[in-house]
Amino acid sequence: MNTTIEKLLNNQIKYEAQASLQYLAMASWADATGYNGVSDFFYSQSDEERVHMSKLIKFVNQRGGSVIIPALDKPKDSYQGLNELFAKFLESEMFVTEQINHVIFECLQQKDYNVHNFMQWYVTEQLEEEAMARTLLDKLNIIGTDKSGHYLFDRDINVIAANH
Ligand code: OFO
Repeated sequence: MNTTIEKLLNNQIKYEAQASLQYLAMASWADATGYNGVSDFFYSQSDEERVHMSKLIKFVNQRGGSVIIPALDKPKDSYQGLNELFAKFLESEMFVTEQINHVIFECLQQKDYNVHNFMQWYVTEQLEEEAMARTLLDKLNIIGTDKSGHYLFDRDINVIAANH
């Protein structure tokens, strides 16, 4: 495997792992704060990111590359409220999208069409996740600081997410 691509894929393994850990911290914060719907949402986002990570690990191994299982940074685990939580969610998804675009760009530079093809799944996935994060944050921006709005958001989030 081309060493530049191998390095980028290993970086991507770390970003997916970091996102998984970040969403786990968010799920736990929401759980402890009484937002059970939000908590379920982030537990499942965390699981999804872990799948994204392991899919990359398996692919790099399959292609004969060297996988580095990364050390992770401590995730942010305290929030002032739902608005800050979902702003962080969108920020995290935008960061991951940017990194995936970078991998795609390098695949084309290095003419590695196999990895390019594999990464298309991530492009589609990111498009959906970023759009969902933006929709949820838009809703919270409309709600503002209204407590009953937050109550309803927590009650309905998984329905909103499932129908997105
Ligand atoms: Fe891995 O899909 Fe979002 O970040």
